[in-house]
Amino acid sequence: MSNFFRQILFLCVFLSLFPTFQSQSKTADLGLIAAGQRTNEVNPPRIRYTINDNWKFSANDGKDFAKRETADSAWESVNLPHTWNAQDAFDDEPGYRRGASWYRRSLKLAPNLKNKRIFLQFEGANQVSDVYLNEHFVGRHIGGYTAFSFEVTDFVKYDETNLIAVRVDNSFDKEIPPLTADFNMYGGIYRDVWLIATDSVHLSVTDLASPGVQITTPQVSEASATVNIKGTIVNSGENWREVEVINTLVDAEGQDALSVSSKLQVKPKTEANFAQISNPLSNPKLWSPHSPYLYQVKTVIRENGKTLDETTNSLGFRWFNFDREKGFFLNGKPLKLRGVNRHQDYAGLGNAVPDSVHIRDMELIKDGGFNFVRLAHYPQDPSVLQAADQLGLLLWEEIPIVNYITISPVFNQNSVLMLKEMIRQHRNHPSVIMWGYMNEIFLRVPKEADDVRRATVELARELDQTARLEDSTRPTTIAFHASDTYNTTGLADIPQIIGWNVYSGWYSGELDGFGQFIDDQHRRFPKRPLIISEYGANGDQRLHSDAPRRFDSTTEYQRMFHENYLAQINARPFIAGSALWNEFDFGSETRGETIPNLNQKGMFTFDRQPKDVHYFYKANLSAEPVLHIAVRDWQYRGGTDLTPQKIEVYSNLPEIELFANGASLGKKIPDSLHQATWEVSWRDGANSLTAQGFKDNLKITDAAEVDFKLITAKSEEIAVNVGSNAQFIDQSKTVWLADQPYVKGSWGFIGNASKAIYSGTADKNVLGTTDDPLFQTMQAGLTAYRFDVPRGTYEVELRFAETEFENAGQRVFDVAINGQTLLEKLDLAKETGVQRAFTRRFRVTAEDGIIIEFKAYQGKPILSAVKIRRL
Ligand code: GCB
Ligand code: CA
Repeated sequence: MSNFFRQILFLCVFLSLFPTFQSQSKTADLGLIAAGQRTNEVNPPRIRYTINDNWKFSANDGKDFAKRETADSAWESVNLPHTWNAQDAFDDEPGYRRGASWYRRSLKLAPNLKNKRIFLQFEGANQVSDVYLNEHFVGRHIGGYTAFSFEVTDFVKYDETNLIAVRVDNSFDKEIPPLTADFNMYGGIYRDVWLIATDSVHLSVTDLASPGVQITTPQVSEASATVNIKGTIVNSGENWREVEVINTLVDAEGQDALSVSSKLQVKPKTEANFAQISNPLSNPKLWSPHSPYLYQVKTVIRENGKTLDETTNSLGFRWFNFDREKGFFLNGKPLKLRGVNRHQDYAGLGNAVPDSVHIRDMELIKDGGFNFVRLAHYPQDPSVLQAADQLGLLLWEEIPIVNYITISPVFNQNSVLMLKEMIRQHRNHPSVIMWGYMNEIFLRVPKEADDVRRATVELARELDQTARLEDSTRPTTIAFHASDTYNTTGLADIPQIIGWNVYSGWYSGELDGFGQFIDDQHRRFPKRPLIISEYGANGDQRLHSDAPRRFDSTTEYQRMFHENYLAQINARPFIAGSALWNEFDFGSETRGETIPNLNQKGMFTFDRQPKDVHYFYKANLSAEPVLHIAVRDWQYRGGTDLTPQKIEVYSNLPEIELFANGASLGKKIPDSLHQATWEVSWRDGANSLTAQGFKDNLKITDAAEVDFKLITAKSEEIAVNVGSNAQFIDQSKTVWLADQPYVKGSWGFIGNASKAIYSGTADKNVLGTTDDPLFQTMQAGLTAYRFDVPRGTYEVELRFAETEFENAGQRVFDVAINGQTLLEKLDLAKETGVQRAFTRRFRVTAEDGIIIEFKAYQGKPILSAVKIRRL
């Protein structure tokens, strides 16, 4: 035919026996075709529907669980997506169940599927899955984050129901990455499951669950572009077949833009590859974050005018490159990558997240003004990639080799396979611009383990080569933690793009340490294109301070951290882009921070409520008008006086004005980071704040409330977060003020102030409470806590937790209030055990204030929080 196609025949022997091809039944049972399928054709060429509902689940393992005779009526009824760790990864018990479970479902197949090839496709199950159909073992898949599909044609029945049984095991396995990571490895079939039925001649379904067609754009410019389509056609029948492969490029308006076809002969029981290159398309509409224009490539397999199979893939025309000095370029123009990292889990759901939630996440990211997402630390749901194509978000996708590796050929094989699966499954997405294959891989490697480091470098070489062979159109990348080991071992010379995860000013060091580190890398290794693949800090909306400091988890420190980092990133054109850590809080069972079991570095909470810091980025990155008074995280506040507080407003408007309780505080021009600051004097009680500005002639406003409680020694209630610089707002909106040394006429601790235990040192889940921050910070070694309150009767509430000592006898002290010993020889380790909340309330008469005195027998007396309430 034309010069524009090439044809490669590729033979391969099928071992199993397939039934001969028969003409298809005309009596389709449309009632059994899932909703959403096309019903106008009696026998559509390819049928694909989800089988997510009506599964049975057993948290046990049993050797007969794939057998029909095993009754599953008592099993739990579940729908997919499903995980068995949505709750236990967040309770006070250490660990979550990692082991085997079973899923079963009966499946009735419509008679019109009778002569079709039948496949089961799983978008993801964590992490080893054994699939059975009608008691036959169909196959095993290893790895929790990639899709897999099995052909089950030989085992299906049409006259009776079919039994699908799947054993899923998320036990730790030293041969399967990830070995450890700062995220939960929730077990289950946590993504969609599909039934796919095709003609006996079809585009491959089982090429590592790829779409069966690979699309690239070998030449693309503003003037013209060509499309290269490769694919594999399977002939499961007994006869030679001569088919026509037609690829049509359809634009977003539904018009055919071009078409290319070729003929192909396929031997019985083999597969054949095709490759086509289109004529040049002039003036292709380009794809970019600004204008994510998508074409569709429709691939049709025909024989004698009859369609045997068809499939559609999105296509975006774009090209890009990384310049080591000037950063990233898309379609010939510089574009700084402004991004976030995204984990896939969600409050209450674990990783069992429906498409709609995945899509909404991507919309939230886009809405924040970002153009780039690092899918950390594993391949994500197909709906995520599709949303990225449609919304215009550039992607870094990676496989989950995190913290360290196992030196073993099997570990390497599993890693290579995961990488191939990810690439084949997702390479048609124009949004993807990089393939990653390791994260902080030396983080947990002991100093002496040179063998592990050597093996890691070797594995990286193999993975890097694999990625380039699978897909020569995208660069490879690795994310490193800020350590020179990556340079000295040579690992940093392997990938084409370097990612640095930098937490200077969080886990250690100063905020400026970020720029110093990156400048040093750039100076020493000027040839490496470089991305900041992570940077971030906790933000717990219950913790607040006007003097925030490293690791205190206040949202004020989180904002300060990001304001500082963004300025440093902006100042360095050689930084091709950045991805903050993290767009969303996510589950991390081993963390014991102010919200245990959670990584709280999100711009949004785990249930997707925005924190104020989200609007900082939006003001900097979004083209939409942004005006946000950053007081939402800290709506309920308290203070000992009415000293004005600093209020930030994030805005991309040229000039803004802030009003407090109706009075103007003046107009300001936001600075280069799109923020303006005012000093606001509160009145005791409700305060209203409004801001306004103009975009062109359109008035933009924002309004917020702040409830400020003036708390003095005369107040009815005084609550103190003892030992902390931060105030804590509990569920009842009680403000637990930051601690202070005793001042006459007020209150505070007396004794050894330097011995305060601040958060970060007592950074552990405190059991039996959700007010963890109150218990994680404390004064140790104090002699008294004194309140100069008026005469009266009070309830005094004392809170303690032993976070240091596991054994009884190491810290023993008396607590007396106004001279009366009320806790005698208190030994918390004995009383409650380690890391458990201990709260006690006392009724006290005050004649001359309230003095809580501590007498040490062993170790240093402690106090974590105190509240007094006048009765
Ligand atoms: C990192 C890791 C990421 C963690 C993050 C953190 O460097 O790559 O998985 O969650 O730091 O919050 O510590
Ligand atoms: Ca737990």
